[in-house]
Amino acid sequence: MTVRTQPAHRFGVTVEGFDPATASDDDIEDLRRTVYEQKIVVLRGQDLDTRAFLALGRRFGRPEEYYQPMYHHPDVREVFVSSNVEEGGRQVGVPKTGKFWHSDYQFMPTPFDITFIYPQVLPERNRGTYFIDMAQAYERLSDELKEAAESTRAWHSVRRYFKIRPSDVYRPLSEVQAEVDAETPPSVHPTVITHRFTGEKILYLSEGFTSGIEDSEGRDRPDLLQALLEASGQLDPTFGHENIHLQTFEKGDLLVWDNRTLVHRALHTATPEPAVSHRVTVYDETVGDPMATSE
Ligand code: 7UC
Ligand code: FE
Repeated sequence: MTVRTQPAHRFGVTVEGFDPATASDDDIEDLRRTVYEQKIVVLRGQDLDTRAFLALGRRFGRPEEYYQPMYHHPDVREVFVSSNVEEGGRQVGVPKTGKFWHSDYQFMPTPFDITFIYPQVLPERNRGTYFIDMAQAYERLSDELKEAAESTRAWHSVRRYFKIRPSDVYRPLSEVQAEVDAETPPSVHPTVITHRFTGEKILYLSEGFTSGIEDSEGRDRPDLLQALLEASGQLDPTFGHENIHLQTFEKGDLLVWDNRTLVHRALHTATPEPAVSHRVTVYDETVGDPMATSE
């Protein structure tokens, strides 16, 4: 197993020669550490079927099925499918997912620890995912903003990016919205969380899911949310901000990342090219989880 830093990139490592079939528990432990320290690990040259992909995820933690069945792989429910390709005349998974800054399941009480993405059909153009390391973004804040963020809490909701399901056609939008709010009420977490494995402070916010910040006196602080998102790079329409890293991939690459530290944003092909990718998300249960008990 050869681990190399990505010279042209802001963070992340590539790993050559990793074989899930022969990897020892120590190899997996090393990789888990590497995911938390380097934030993105690209496992190169992988050739796994859907079940083997899930089995790899399971070695890192407990896989969680996405709460909406329309995203499930037809044979393996724990695999989330992002696809614009019809199979046998029917849509499998959901097209163009995650095209906004977010962290997976940020709107849920307990966000996933690790996300695995395994691209299956790769477009030629506009291929890749943008990432921002929100621990680094926190470090780069001014002392004033760090202090302002410290004693606040943030609200996260799926509301703006909930995808209309085929079964929602002809339903009043207000009714669908009320159902979304009842099923997935906003999650609340401290605006600055501590990484339970590295101890880093993380600015836990995203442009797509974070709906508000409340200070210690219970005041709504839209100004602070705006300033923190701006400083993190998430409001940069050019994607040229120094915090933004574009991770590209080739066929056979399997991306593993620290979902609570990074925010990401899919770069979908603007052309009619087919694109399919599979995802597994896990909870790391090797130590207790402080976020599982957040309000
Ligand atoms: O369709 C999508 O963009 C899915 C998004 C609302 N949630 C992904 C997640 O894991 O939080
Ligand atoms: Fe995502």
